[in-house]
Amino acid sequence: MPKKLNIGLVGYGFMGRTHSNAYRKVNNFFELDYHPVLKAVSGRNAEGVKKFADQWGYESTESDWRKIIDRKDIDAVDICTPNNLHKEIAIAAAQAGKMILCEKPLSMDTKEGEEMVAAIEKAGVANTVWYNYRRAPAVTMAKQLIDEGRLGRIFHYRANFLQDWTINADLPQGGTALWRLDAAAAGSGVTGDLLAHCIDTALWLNGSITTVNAMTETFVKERMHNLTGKMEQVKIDDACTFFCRFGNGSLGLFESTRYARGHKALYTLEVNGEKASLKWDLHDLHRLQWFDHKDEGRLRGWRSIHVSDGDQPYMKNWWVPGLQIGYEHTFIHQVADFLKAIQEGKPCPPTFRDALETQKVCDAVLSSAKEEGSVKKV
Ligand code: SOE
Repeated sequence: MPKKLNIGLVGYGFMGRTHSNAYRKVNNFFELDYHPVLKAVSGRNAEGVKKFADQWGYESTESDWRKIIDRKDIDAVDICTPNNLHKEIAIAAAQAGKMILCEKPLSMDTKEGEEMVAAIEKAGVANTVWYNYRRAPAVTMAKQLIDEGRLGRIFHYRANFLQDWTINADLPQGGTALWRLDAAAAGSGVTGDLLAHCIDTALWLNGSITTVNAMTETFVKERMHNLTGKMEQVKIDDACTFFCRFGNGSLGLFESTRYARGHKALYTLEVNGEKASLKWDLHDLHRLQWFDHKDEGRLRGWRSIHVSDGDQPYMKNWWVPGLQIGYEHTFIHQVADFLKAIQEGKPCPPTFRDALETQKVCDAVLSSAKEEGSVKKV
């Protein structure tokens, strides 16, 4: 008999959809003891939340997230709200003994993140933060190759996350879809929203970051605020570039912007080691570019590995070799790993504590940028 895991989803925007899709599909493909049940979804707009519940198959709706926390029939709370609500919801959920799955970034800043980690660890509840790109099979394979020592000593880590959706100066800030442009709701701009992904993957693949040196820019200084109806100063970073040192002695270079015309969601990473290098690109997510110096000289070159064979991470759960999966599956993998982890009584990384490390790097980056590129220890 499968064990039911009753999910209470808080917030139902883009991420609410990706997570709901993952809960619905996971047991079709992964054999697990736990089966998520879409028990309740909460949101302030009664009509919107009802429509979402009907579309995705939630059994009930609530107009206040506190009701989700109070409900005895909810086992796990999934936080998909703007960032400024993560802390309060996570701490309340932990105190109520609920498992927690929280959208990234963990918090508005390190201080909030520390309070969240303390509450979660005190309550001893299962937790994870949705840094989904770790679970693209090619990225998981990159981790395996690095851990096997195939790159040898690492010299360089490079990552970009480029978008172009905020170039239009008429785009307002604040409100339902555009809270990412409002510092009061988001905490930061591309640093917390996009670079946080790059930092999470980097910490996972290449270990701790010790010092950072950053610059940010806000290209559009004022935008109409949807909540006040007035032109207001834009307080988020539109673009951020930083370089850093890793604990293993390698150097890192990171860039993120929402002003790179032509790039919709280009997340790329590259790692250069003594023996080999690898590259990954979200727009070609099943390819791992691989250069191995030990290859015969005449044939040495960049190899494009199509990570879709049955023996690659996660792929055995999907179709036959060569038939690709996509973005949505990174979330299905995270749910599968979470369900397996609670089955085995193990943590499901990135946990809140892991995500706090990303938060610390983001804070150091923003504080360095404030002083126009001064070196900051993480
Ligand atoms: C922003 O546009 C966004 O949706 C981020 O919030 C996500 O975390 C990222 O994966 C894609 O871009």
